[in-house]
Parts: sequence; C-alpha cells; structure tokens
Amino acid sequence: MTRPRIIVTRKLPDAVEERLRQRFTVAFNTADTPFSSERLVRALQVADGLLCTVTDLFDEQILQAEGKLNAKILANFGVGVNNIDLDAAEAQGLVVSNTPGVLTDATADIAMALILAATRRMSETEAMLRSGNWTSFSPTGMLGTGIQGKTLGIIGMGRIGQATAQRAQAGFGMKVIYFNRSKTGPFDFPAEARDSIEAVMREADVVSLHLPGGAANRGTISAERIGLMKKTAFLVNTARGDVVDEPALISALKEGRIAGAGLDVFAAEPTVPQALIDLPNVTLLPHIGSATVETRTAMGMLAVDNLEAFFDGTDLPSRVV
Ligand code: 8YV
Repeated sequence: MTRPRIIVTRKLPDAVEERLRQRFTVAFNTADTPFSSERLVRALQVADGLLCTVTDLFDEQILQAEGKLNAKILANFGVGVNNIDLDAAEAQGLVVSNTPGVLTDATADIAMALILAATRRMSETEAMLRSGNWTSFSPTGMLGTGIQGKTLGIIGMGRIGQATAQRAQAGFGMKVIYFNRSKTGPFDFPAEARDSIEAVMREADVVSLHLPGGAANRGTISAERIGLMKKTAFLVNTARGDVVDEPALISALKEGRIAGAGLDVFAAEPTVPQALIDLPNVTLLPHIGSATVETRTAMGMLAVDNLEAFFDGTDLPSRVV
C-alpha cells in the first residue's frame, strides 16, 4: 500500500515529525516560514493531507482554486480553526480536524499570567527597571490592583474559560461570573451565569475572553460593550484578536476609560498596532498561549492521531467537519 503524502506547513516538535516520518511520506518545512497562498494551493493539489496551523489562511478563494484539489484532510495544529473557511472546506469534501483539550491548561495559565501582569502593572514596571529608571523603593509607587475578592468575568465558558475561572477562583480568591452562548455548568467551582455579555462587561473587574474567532464572533467585544466596562477594569484576551474591536480597545485604553489590558492575540498577527506598543498599561505577548514543549508536542501528536485515523478509515479523535 502506498504511503499517504502529507505536507506539514510549519516546523513541529522533533518527536511529532519523527512519528509522521514513520507512517507517511512527508514534506516538512525546515525553514519554518509561513506558506504563501500559492504554496498552500499547490500543497492542496499535490498532497493527500496537510498538517497546517493558524498561519495558513484557507479562505474560499484558496479552497476553490483552479485545478483539482488532491488533499482530503486538513489536520489543524490548534484548537481554533478560524484560519479555515469550514463551509468552503466541506464543499470541497475536505475533512478538518483540530487539537482540543491538550492546550487547555497552558492557555489558561497564560490568561492567568496576563490577569496578574495587567493588574500588577508588570510590563510597565519591568520596562522602567530595564531602562535604568528605578531609583528607589517607594511605599506609594507602582501600585497595582489586588485581585482577591474581585470579580472575573469570563466570556465564553468552554474548556479554556473554565480552566481560567477555576484558577482565578481557587488560586486567587476571585468571584467568577460568566456569559456563555449556550447553557453550561454547573462546574466544580463557584461561578454565576449572566444572561448577556453586557452584564458581564458592566460587572467584572477583569474581563477574560475565551470565545472562538472567525466570522461568528468578529467584533463581539465592540466599542459599545467596551464602553460598559468600569474605569478600573482590565481586559484580557487569549482567544483571537478578531473578537475585539481593536481600535475601540485602543481608544478606551488611551483615554483611560478602562484601566489596562493583557493581550496574547491580535487582529492582524503578527502585526501589532504601534498604538498598543506605545501604551504603558498593556501587556503584550506574541500568541504564546499554548507555547510549552509539552503542549506543542501533545498538539502535534493529536494532529497526527487525526491523520492516522483518517487514513485508517476510523473515527477521528477530533473532527470539526
Ligand atoms: C496555537 C491557539 O498555538 O490552538 C489555538 O487555537 O490559539 C494556539 O494555542 C495556534 O493556533 C498555533 O497553532
């Protein structure tokens, strides 16, 4: 039996590449540079399957490109599949899988880290130290906001939202409120549902976003909704940049209408608006939510599990469409 041909669009952990090599005929991306649109189309035409990720934009145009598509599966490295137009993929008969579960803890850890970084002014104060401007300990200098007893508002109470809430509640004594589109809970920690995003935005001292990116949620955290936040509140985003109206967030931060933000994701990655970079009250991370050796290896292994199941003709562990 001939071995299926797989194209891997980015460099993956060694153990994952080794496992792929054992089972498939594989083209790796040793340079680790993101594929151009042309290269993605070509890959779809020559491979049986692709192991792809968030930097590969499979929009309608690419998925409907001239010339017969040979690929049958897109095994996405990532739980979010907003880089793939799922309707267009389905129309082409492409199976799509993702990597849920294995990155929940790592991403919730980064959400918690950003909650702490934002409320305790870590980026601003570290920058001051690094630039040699720390002159003395001051009893009243560099004061942040304590989170114990404060309210964390989770928007999108899926796996990562729950894991963040659990950490904040059990580890840091925060009260948790949340909005989720469908009914969910109860959980094994105290958390109160709210019936609208507006209610969470109004009431929370820290709002943490955990909803999927893509068309359905684009701009959900709108200027109006940001306008409901307390002047003392913080916004944390480890989900997708496009769920927030980024210019509206920048205005709110600049004008002091909210206290600060912690962002791991941006609307047009890897471009980060200069206005955000210039703001002291924001911590900015380069999309590292799942970036641990353990997690990235587990994500790769789950993507390979999906590929193997597909070519074995068995049920995929995490099929999206
Ligand atoms: C991934 C993520 O690392 O899984 C996701 O959806 O946001 C990240 O944790 C990213 O998508 C790159 O694959």
